[in-house]
Amino acid sequence: MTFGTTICAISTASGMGAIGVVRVSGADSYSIVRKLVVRMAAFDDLEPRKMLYTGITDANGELIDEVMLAKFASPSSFTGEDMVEIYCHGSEYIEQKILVRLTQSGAELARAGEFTQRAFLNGKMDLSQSEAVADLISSSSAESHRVAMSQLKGQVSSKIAELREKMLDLTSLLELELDFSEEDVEFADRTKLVALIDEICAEAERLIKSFEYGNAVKSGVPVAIVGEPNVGKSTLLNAILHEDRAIVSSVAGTTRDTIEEEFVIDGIRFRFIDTAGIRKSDNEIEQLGIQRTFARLKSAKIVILMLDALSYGRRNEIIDSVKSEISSDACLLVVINKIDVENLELEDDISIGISALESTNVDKLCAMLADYVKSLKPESSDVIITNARHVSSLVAARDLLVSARQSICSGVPSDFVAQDLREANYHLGEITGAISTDEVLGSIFSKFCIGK
Ligand SMILES: Nc1nc2c(ncn2[C@@H]2O[C@H](COP(=O)(O)OP(=O)(O)OP(=O)(O)O)[C@@H](O)[C@H]2O)c(=O)[nH]1
Ligand SMILES: [Mg+2]
Repeated sequence: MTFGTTICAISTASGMGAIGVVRVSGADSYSIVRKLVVRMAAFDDLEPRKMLYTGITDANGELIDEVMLAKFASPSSFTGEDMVEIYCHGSEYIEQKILVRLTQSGAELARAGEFTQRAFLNGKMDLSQSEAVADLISSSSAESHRVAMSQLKGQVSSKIAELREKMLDLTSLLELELDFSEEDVEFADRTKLVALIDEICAEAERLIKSFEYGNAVKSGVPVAIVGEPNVGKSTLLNAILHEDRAIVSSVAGTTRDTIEEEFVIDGIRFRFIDTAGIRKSDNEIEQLGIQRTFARLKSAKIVILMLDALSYGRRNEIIDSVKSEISSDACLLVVINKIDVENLELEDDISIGISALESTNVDKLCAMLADYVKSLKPESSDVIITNARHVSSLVAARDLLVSARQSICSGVPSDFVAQDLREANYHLGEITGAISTDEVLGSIFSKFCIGK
């Protein structure tokens, strides 16, 4: 596909750095950049994917910077178009000056994600792979990197292609029958059709389920630390982070606002939320803090409910009150703190005894968190869904398959069944972008950074 414009953008992060990269893509890339360079003849002779050392000048012929640059020839480039990448010194001033020169010479400023959008529209990658580019850029732990990389390499795409292939087999069986509907023949074996639908549904279901893990890995796992005042919640947060982040004091009701910090354990990023201690209070500010604790409880994936010797006797009542507030798929870990002072006998419903103050068993508690997240990881295959858009398409496809199955079993005419199957296939196609609208593409790529 050829686009009318040649686009340019700074591709490196803003701020100072050793090197800054300015990218140009489009049919006029070479002729536009040529106007800026000192060594024009050498630029003309430059083979794609080789480096040229040259100067870039402003409109008055004054040197802006000494740079290295490389040409990439269509279709063998990231976008599939002719491209030039300019490697200048990493000063925002220099990068901006080069950008201005490029726009004065005929290039347009790229929109967010426009390079990747062009790559998609030129068939260099499909939609789920394009989305993986954004995930890869924002990956901040080993596991989120691994999952984004496998999506970029096309694992999600090939799984969806496999499902669509099976769907096509199904619909073609039925559609053949529709061609001969006048003759009242049944080509498709109903039992075989139902078995095929079940197989696709099970696979879709597995992918939908994998989102629980995929989303946790991609966005960080929210862990709320809750309990009565003074049990040592803030001390635990500090012990996990190995820094003095939250204020700790022997005064009950020290933490008022929730405090959130990220920490990577065993390749998985967690978002720890220290909360205000739960108790009945007349203090307005403390009440507001406690309301926030309950709000954070609902969205936590893991809840660490902390008890100490003082609250231990009322543990059943405390555990029940927290259980009624947390999400049904959240994991509840009941932790006894201050074992350095009093080592209580641990009942079955207690996960572990720790001393946050002396960091006793804090490592073990962290390992329990990582083990829990790993237990959510789907076993049978490596394909993990991390994108809410993919899940909603899979859910829509699965629901239509379920409806098609019911129709077949209750003898509904084939054309209704075929219609459901066609729609289900349409939703699967949305994931890879085999089927897409400008609106969908616009909303996906606008979330990218400029220059990608
Ligand atoms: N001996 C002992 N004291 C602890 C331990 N953990 C915390 N403390 C002490 O308990 C007191 C309260 O600790 P915090 O961490 O502020 O307790 P909190 O649960 O955050 O309290 P609020 O913010 O008021 O809800 C402080 O004096 C801590 O030093 C522990 O493991 N052992
Ligand atoms: Mg606190």
